[in-house]
Formats: sequence, structure tokens, C-alpha cells
Amino acid sequence: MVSDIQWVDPQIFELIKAEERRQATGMEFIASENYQSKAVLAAQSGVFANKYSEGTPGRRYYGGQENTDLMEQLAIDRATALFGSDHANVQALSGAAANVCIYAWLLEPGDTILGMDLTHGGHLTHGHPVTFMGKIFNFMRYGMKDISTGEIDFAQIRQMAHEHKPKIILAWFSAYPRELDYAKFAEIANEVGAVAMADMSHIWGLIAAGVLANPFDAWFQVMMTTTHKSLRGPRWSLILSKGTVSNPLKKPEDTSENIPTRIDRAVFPGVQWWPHMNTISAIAVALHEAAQPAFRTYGEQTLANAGTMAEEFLSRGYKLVTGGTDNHMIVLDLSETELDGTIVEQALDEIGISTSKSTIPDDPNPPYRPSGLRIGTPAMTTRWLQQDQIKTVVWWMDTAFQNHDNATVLEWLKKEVEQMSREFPSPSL
Ligand code: DSN
Repeated sequence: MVSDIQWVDPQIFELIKAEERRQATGMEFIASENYQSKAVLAAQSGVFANKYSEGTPGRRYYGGQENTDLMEQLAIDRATALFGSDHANVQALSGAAANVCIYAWLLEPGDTILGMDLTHGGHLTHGHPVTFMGKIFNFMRYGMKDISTGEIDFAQIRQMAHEHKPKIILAWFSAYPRELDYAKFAEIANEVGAVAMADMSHIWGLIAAGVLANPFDAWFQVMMTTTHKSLRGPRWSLILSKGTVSNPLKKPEDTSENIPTRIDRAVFPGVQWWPHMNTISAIAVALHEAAQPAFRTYGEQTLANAGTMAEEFLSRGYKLVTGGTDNHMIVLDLSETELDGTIVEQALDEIGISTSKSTIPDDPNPPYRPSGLRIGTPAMTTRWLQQDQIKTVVWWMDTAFQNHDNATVLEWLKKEVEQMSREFPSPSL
């Protein structure tokens, strides 16, 4: 397909080729990124892209749906089987859109949501004041009790939940390296009649692999995720839910307890319309790949690589947010050094390693120049780096940090990174 572009649009073709070279010769350690398989990429560029399919399988607003219906139903069935949900909506356009759909249907304007503080690892889409959602709903924030271990302050959550009666209690974050006690979240949500919702975007693939806990096992009702992170799918999202029609005499849409139906209606026609059927077909392929036994090995290796990375940085005298990791990421706390997140991210860019600067809890620095660096192992584990290579990578990173203004050292490191990158090719290329 890409070769067709060469003749039609040489400028874009050259940019695609340049990006292929960047990905082939560099390393991806951004915690939220990954490499899609050629099969996933091929599905995305397939002819389902030509189709309008508002509605759900069997209930559409355009004709010609015999293949889209089967394909979307397959994606739904694969998602529910993999994650143990009663229902999956596969149409939300992104993680932010999925969160909006859930908020929009479960809440009325002014309702309260209890979510994680941004600097403690939360996410902007969980109601930061700069977002539109932040203007509509009342977001309240909890944090860690002990930032040296990552212990969540459940006493604070319980006290806030009883005082402010949130409609949703939201678990999970984008820069928190520890496993969560989902049962405690669900218990508090149950006490105050709130929906227990998890944003599993970062760790969905690790849940699918069976190496991290599944919030549905702890009575969560709604989960959303992006599909391009540890799941290795296309850039898209899923909303999964539990809940059935409690009164069979009522139509599903009239039954307030029926969270799945309400979520389907929030996605269409509530918030967004045209599902991108080509991307949904790519999700189906990614879910099929994630259901294979090799995906469990991938999940185990992702965690092992992150653990090794944490140990190596600690042994070199670095401080880590929460002191280590239980998942696929670490967050370096550089607040007691001469460095900051921007300096080290740029130094790593110079040597062909991509990472992302990050705030740390109660960061003394502003968000555009935060004190942390978030590093994740899902992408390079897809390229099958093992602990030995991770140790070398940490050594390169440390050397780059200490020599961030030394062009000669950075140039030498870039060559080392390129050589190892070529030995561990990306499955996308
Ligand atoms: N952009 C993602 C991340 O980097 O964590 C969150 O959606």
C-alpha cells in the first residue's frame, strides 16, 4: 500500500520512509507507545474504511452492512471473552472520547467524579480544569498517602466519597507504577452508590496477558482503555462493562441499571457518530493476537524488563517515584539533581531513544519543565529486548544524562543505540 503513495504523493511517501527509518534505528521507551503488527496495520488500511455504519450490529442506519456487522460483532465477542465483561463497545474514537462517552451518559452536569490527582499520576482527561469535561462535571481528587511507596490514601477516598457522594469513583492513572487494590475502590464505591470505573489504558495488554489484576474480578462495573498501548492494537479505544437488564418487562434503554445499553447510546447518538470500521477491524485482529499464548510471554517479559530497569536505575543512585514498579513503567524523580525531565528527554532524543518527561507528586517545577521522566518497556519488549539489553540501555541513558551537553558522547551513544535497534527489528516494518 505504501508503495502506491510513492507515485501519488512523493512528499508524504518520503515522510513515511523517514519515520520508518527513525523507528528502525531508534528505540521506543514512551510508556504509552508500542509497535503494531503488520496484520493490524493492514486491517486499518483495508476497505472497511469506505463504509458508514452508524448503529450497532443488526441495527444500522445505512445498508450494505453484511460484512461490517459480522466484523464488529467479532471484535465485541473477542473483547468480552478476553476481559471477562458482559458487554463491549468498540466504537469510541480515542481514550479521551471513551471517557467523555462514559461521563456523558452516567452523569448529569454538575455531578461529582472522584479521580486521581494529576501530579500523583492521574490524567488530564480525568477532569483537569483545562478540559471541557472539567467545566461540566465536578472532579475531585485523591492522591497517594505515601509517595515513597505509592500507597493510595484509601482513608481519604472513603472520607471524600461519603462527604461528596460522587457518581463515579475512577481508578488508574497514566504515570503510576504500582498495582492497585481494586477491591478497596469497589468497596468504597458500593458504600456510596457510585459506579466503580477503571481507566486501564496503560495496562490493558498486561491484563489481557494475565500478568496484572483485572478490575472486573473486583466488581468494577465500567472499564475503558485505549488499544494502542500494551495491547498493541490500532489507535482507538474500548469501553467494557458489566451489568444486565434488571427488569425484563422494560426495554433495555429504559432500564437505568443497564449500564451497557446506556454506554452504547452515549457513544451513538449521544456523543459521536460515525465509527471507523477499518480501525475496528484492526482492533479485532489485535484482540486475536492478544488471545494467543505468546502474548502471556510478552506480558511477563514486559514486567521483567521494567523491574530490571528499576533495579538498574536504583543501583546507579537514581530516585524513583514510589521506589520501584509493579507494572510496565518507571518514573525517575530528578528533583534532587541538576537535571529535569526536559533536559533528560532531550538528551535521549539526541541518541535515538524516545521517552516522555513527567510530573512527579507535588512537583516543585512547572508542568512544561517537570522533575520526572517516565520510561516504559511495552514497545521494546515487542521487539524482544530482554533483561541483558535493558541493563545496557540503562547504562546508555545514565551516560546520556551525565553528558547531556557533550555532543561527542551523545553521537557515540546514538551509534550504539542504532546498532542494537537493527538487531531487534520492529514487527511493523
Ligand atoms: N497519552 C497517554 C500517555 O502517554 O499516558 C495517555 O492517554
